[in-house]
Amino acid sequence: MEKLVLCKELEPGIALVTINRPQALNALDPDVLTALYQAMDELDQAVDIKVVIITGAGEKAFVAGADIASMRTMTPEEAMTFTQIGHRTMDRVASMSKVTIAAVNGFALGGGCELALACDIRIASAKARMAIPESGLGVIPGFGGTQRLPRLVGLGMSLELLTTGRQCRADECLSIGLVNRVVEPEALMDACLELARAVGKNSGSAIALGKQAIYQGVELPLAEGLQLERQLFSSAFSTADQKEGMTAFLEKRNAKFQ
Ligand code: CO8
Repeated sequence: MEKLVLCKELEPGIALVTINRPQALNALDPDVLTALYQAMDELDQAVDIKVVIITGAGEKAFVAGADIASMRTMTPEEAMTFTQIGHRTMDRVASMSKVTIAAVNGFALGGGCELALACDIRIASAKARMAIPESGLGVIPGFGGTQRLPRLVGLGMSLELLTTGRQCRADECLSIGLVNRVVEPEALMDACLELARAVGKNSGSAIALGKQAIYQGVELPLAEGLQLERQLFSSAFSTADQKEGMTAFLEKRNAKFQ
């Protein structure tokens, strides 16, 4: 049987994770969520990996949502277990010390949109469509979308997307800040790789600290966020990368980070 989540190193330091269930438009059932959790966990511990690109198999979909067939007859207790599995996986993605890029190659609906939201950066193909269609199924987002979407695009647009469930074209996703960039479908992987290479030139330890400062800080009152920044800034000075980065600048050469 084909693996539900494929993982390969595209080039040194850059991994590609592919949700591989194209016959169901890569819908997320508990087995896919568990496989994705394991893949991300392993990649976070892989010292050589600095960037993880996540995409969906096939031409049509990034991920068309949580698996509706497996949810249809769930009891509230079973739904609680499912949302817990989903949150565990999305939190694993969102808490990566490495940089995560969602290569949104097609439909990213419901849980698929939520997976993209759990990534640091989203690059969309011009044929991508994103939506939060759960209201039309009698439920609400259950993989973190009600919390991550308003943090990214604001309350008003989140409420519009949640209450209408309408699909946004890639250009609208760009204009509301739901994705960082839109490229032609055939250029998607190259655009992600170009971004990943730019990230890969920088210090992995500095990026991990910077991500921590932004993600934790945004949840805090400003004064506490600034205190967090002071702590993390000073801790960067205990890393070899700080010494190398600043020495390389003064010696007018490229830094060689660990
Ligand atoms: N779940 C299960 N199967 C799916 C899903 C899905 N989300 N999406 C597509 N499929 C299956 C279809 O059933 C179909 O299977 P089959 O060939 O066996 O009939 C196959 O994929 C191909 O799909 P379509 O024939 O429908 O392809 P179309 O090109 O006609 O349409 C669409 C593409 C528009 C993407 C359409 O498939 C669609 O609307 N899909 C559902 C989108 C959706 O509503 N997603 C949200 C799901 S709910 C959710 O994600 C909640 C997340 C939180 C859960 C928390 C847990 C408690």
